[in-house]
Amino acid sequence: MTDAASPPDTLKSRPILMSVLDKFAAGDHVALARIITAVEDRRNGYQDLLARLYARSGRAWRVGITGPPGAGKSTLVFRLAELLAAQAKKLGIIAVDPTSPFTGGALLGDRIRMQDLSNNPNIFIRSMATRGSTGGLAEATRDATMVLDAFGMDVILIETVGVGQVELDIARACDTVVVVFVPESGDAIQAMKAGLMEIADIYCLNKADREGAERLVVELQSVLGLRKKTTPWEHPVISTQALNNKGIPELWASVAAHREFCQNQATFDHRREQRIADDLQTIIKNKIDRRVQAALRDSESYRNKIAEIAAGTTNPYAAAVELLGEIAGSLAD
Ligand SMILES: Nc1nc2c(ncn2[C@@H]2O[C@H](COP(=O)(O)OP(=O)(O)OP(=O)(O)O)[C@@H](O)[C@H]2O)c(=O)[nH]1
Ligand SMILES: [Mg+2]
Repeated sequence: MTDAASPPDTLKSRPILMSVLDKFAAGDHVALARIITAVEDRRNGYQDLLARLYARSGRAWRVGITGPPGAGKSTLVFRLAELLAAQAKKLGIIAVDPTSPFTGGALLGDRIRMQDLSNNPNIFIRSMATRGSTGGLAEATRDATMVLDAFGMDVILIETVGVGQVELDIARACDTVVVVFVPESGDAIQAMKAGLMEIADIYCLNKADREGAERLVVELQSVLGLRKKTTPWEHPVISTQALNNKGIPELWASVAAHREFCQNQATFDHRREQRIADDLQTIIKNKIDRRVQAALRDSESYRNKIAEIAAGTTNPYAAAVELLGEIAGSLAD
């Protein structure tokens, strides 16, 4: 049985998509946007598309910028983008917007600030929206990141609000995770307890122009000094003022240092393997889920079981085991 959501010949039957692929390969941003949209919307054939593009990926460095709402993540991303643009780097930016009610997920403020940069031919900016599904966001973001990687980006910056499991998962899937906090974040020890702080490779204290910033940096450094070390990487604490464009080269230097560190480390291979394992499991689970849905949709005994459970002649546990036996064959092909 074929996957209901992606018949294998879909691409061939859609020559438009093939021409989009040619344009994508030639570096066309419109084609890139269309492909990300097709992937984000899980359009027919998107898996074949991803399978084709995967071989081109693996070169980009993924940098997660995460932290509490309003910490200045977008401003930092904007400043980093300016810095990288000046170095003629090819840059992909994904802003993951977990709560915005706007379709398309665009935050107006972010958009306006990014407008100048979005005209730069080396920079591509994309917002990802939840569109009501939680699990799907992490996947769609991962796939969009892979597409950007395959497009030939040197760096991909991914902004997520560090609230909630999905956003943490997205950040964790990056090669370097920058956790942004601000003087108002409260005392560093409290902050360390939150899952957010534990995923950091680099701590960025933004809004360092505000009162209490220096004290917080010292406090965080002392907490980090006390922490049981699980890696030889020395977690830097970088002070920035994104609004005033201060500390940005230092922040980027620490990302570059982390990249260098990772590329000389077996731990990095482990992290990359872990990411591949996570991706693979998610892809398998989703495929199984779609096949289960398709098999049950066509199953008469499924409808009969529902009636029997409602009538009290069987129970859902026994019915599930029987139905699984019936549809098992269709899950494996
Ligand atoms: N004082 C001060 N304000 C800053 C600094 N950086 C950013 N801001 C301000 O903080 C506010 C929030 O900035 P954003 O960049 O939108 O923050 P964000 O973390 O992306 O916010 P969300 O995406 O909504 O979570 C804006 O008004 C910025 O101008 C800074 O270094 N100092
Ligand atoms: Mg933002």
